[in-house]
Amino acid sequence: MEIGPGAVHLQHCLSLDDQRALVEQCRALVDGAVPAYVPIVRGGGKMHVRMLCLGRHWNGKTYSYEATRSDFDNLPAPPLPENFKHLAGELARAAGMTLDADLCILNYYDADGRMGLHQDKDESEQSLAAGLPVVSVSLGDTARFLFGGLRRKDPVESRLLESGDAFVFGGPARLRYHGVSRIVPGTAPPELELTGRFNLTFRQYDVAAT
Ligand SMILES: O=C(O)CCC(=O)C(=O)O
Repeated sequence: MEIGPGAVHLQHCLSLDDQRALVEQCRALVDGAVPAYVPIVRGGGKMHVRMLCLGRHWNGKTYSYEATRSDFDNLPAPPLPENFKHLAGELARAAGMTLDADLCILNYYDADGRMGLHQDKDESEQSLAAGLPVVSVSLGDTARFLFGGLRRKDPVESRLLESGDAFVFGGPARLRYHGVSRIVPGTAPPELELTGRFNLTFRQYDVAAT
């Protein structure tokens, strides 16, 4: 369903089997050798998610990408798994866009998880100028997702992102403000045996020179 120019909500686009496999992979990653952590951002506030960046690390102190987690433990960002990259490309295509993802921010939200309204604008200038989309995949508990305009004070619409949904925003929607106001606990499909929510946002930092 098109929400506006460049913004597409793909409802229930992932099968339960696919969701289950992704949840397993996310669990292994967030508790792996380079584990997810709760970032402390520029102003000193703690984020309300556990975060793990794959492919490139997003530094919450500098709002920029880097190879190693210099704001936390100096460990290198784990690579972006091939199947994640493939999935992101397929979902972008299903939304009528293209994405050769080279990074993913994987967030885990517990029942109190949330994310304030923000723009995703730390990818390369070329990527942003090309309007290469962000592809977001939701797994587990439903989230109340906020989707605003290009200015913070623009009106905000609220949508429920359910397990197995994707939300793709690129082109004219690439810099629209967005966030998560709340998680609806206990709404994950029981088959996933997941308390809380994983969200994966795929992005492309590098754009090949033409
Ligand atoms: O969890 C979500 O649905 C949104 C995540 C998000 O806004 C982000 O990672 O930039």
